[in-house]
Amino acid sequence: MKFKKLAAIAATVVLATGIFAGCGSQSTSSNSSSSSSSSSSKKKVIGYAQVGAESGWRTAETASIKEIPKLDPNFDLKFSDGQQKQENQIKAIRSFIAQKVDIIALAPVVETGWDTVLKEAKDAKIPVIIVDRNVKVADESLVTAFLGSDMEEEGRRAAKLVIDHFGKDAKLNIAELQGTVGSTAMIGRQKGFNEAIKDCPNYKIVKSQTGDFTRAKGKEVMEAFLKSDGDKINVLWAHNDDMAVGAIQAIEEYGKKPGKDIFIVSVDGIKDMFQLMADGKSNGIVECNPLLGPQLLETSKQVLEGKLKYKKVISKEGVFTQEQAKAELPNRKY
Ligand code: GZL
Repeated sequence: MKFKKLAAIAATVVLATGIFAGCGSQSTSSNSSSSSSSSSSKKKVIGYAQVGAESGWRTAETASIKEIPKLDPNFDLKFSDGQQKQENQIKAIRSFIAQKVDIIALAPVVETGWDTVLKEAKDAKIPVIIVDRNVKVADESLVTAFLGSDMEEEGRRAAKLVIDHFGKDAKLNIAELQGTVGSTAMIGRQKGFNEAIKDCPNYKIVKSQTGDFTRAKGKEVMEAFLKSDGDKINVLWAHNDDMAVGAIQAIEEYGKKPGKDIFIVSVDGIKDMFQLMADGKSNGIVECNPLLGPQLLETSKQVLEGKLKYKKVISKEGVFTQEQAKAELPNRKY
């Protein structure tokens, strides 16, 4: 009797383990080739809910994330493009939960509105890693780790480029192209810039509107700024390079010289912006690192092994002036 009971218990443990492993193989992404061997069932799956494809920076970040299965064949990736809509990202997270992925990674288009769906992920025992922009949630245990930039510092660095060039006592009319309203990239950069110019009594932000991080919108909004205050604006502060690229087109069409008549600073560090700065059409770039794939892979491994080292990993980034642009251009990876 005793032997039979022990055999029954042992069978249950094996079956449970087998079912667990079976779940892993069932959730394996369509990217991977199907394999009869149980080894493929051990692949871990990351579900990535991306913001969209709004900028050169985002294109580079998406490419870096999609490299993960090549960096480590034990990982598969399910990738969703949110098209800059929070409801699409929430749907993607629910789909990842239904597919029982091992890790959910989210690049949140905006800061708030995530509590409910991240609670669903927690209830499903799926760790959530926030990547790039950040979230604000009431229960911090909903987020396992964060990988990204210090956006306020990026704003401070952009302001310093202006102050270093003009001095604190200059009289400046600044036009601001904001990023996506409600995103931590926009909130942080604006806060950092505004704090840094507090001791510059004659710096005035005379125009401020969102260009939603895109070239097209950046051009459109800059055209409107120029139409109403074109002859007053000395400085353009763009929360990302893509809006600055669009704005530079608008400035030239207006008949002014970008980088000379209007001093331009922006954030990201994409190749196109370095080329424009090398051509004298911009004056300063604050780098923001999009190459987050390797960090997401490493953090995912640590989380799944129960050995997470850091709950928050902030990217190290540089600042570049027009004089440095030509030399830096060949080094740009995105
Ligand atoms: C910053 C990132 C921003 C970039 C933009 O981490 O969220 O979103 O600065 C992108 O180019 O659209």
